[in-house]
Amino acid sequence: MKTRFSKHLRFLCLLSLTVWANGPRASAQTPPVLGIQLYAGLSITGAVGAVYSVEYVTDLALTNSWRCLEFLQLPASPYLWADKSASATGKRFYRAGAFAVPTNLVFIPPGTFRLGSPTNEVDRFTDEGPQTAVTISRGGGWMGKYEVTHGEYLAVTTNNPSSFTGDTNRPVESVSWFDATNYCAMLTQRERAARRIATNSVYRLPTEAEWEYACRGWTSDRRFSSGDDPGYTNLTNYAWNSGPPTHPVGQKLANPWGLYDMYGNVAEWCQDWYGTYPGAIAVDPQGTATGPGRVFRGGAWNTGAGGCRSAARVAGPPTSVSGFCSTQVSPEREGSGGATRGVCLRKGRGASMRTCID
Ligand SMILES: [Ca+2]
Repeated sequence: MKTRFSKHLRFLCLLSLTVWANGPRASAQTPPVLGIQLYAGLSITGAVGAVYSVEYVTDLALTNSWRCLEFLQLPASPYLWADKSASATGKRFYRAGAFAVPTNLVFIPPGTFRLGSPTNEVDRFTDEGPQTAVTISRGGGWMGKYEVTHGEYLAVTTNNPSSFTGDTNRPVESVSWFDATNYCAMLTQRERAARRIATNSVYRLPTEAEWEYACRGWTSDRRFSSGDDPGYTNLTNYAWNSGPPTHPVGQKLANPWGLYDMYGNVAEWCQDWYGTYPGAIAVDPQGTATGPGRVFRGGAWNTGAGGCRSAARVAGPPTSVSGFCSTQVSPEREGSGGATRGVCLRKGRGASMRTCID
């Protein structure tokens, strides 16, 4: 077998301990195999298509210090995985364990797409450009399959600010950006304590680019992940956007990656400040350093069909729990000579999230 030698030649890497030390997510039952590699990485044997968590530690005596490097969807078995983040000095020991996917999360593979809409897209607004070729480089990530529900929010915060009560499977709404990020932080604490996520994994809001990437599901330059839908006749299969109340999550069709309610029901806060796209190419863009508001996406129960498009953007003050259209962040409709967009939210903001490896 050909062995690739590199600057990482000095590393002695342990191979495939195959199960998590902290247990709950471990599903691989293959007995641990110990081996030595002459490169920074390891060979992973397992089920093709399954997701594995690849971890490292710098000292094997520190058994509680394993850090998650990457979620890997195994493309072949055995698969030779290399650690691109390793430095030329020091040492790392690696292990990979099958990841028992939480039922409310969807794996989002890394990839490239075009953020924003082409200038000829019908009902486009000028803030949807310049289109930017964005690479989501992180080694896999997870996004909530559904909007966060009343029940989930209540379980973490002991509070439910929603207006449309009566069913705890409805998405939580009337939360500010600060409420949403605080929920993520509290959820992270809870899940770490229960050892359901790695000690360096966090729940957080997606960046705006991550949200649109996940929404499109490999469909750049289309108005919706299901196609352009010129008359918006197909949108009703995917979105609640024709008036109150909100609806329990997951009742419409999912997008190509299995995410529900990406259009309508409640709009979803993103991590970013609202700003102009960089254009050209970008890797893992985080948005502008500051802006007139925080971005929320996808439209809501009271949003016109055009405002539900994959590229449509809205922003509001991070303290706001009852939405309004700020003229500061209302862009011009393409070719309209200055009309502001007709997307106003009175309620209906929610929080979606995904775990990531920082
Ligand atoms: Ca939504």
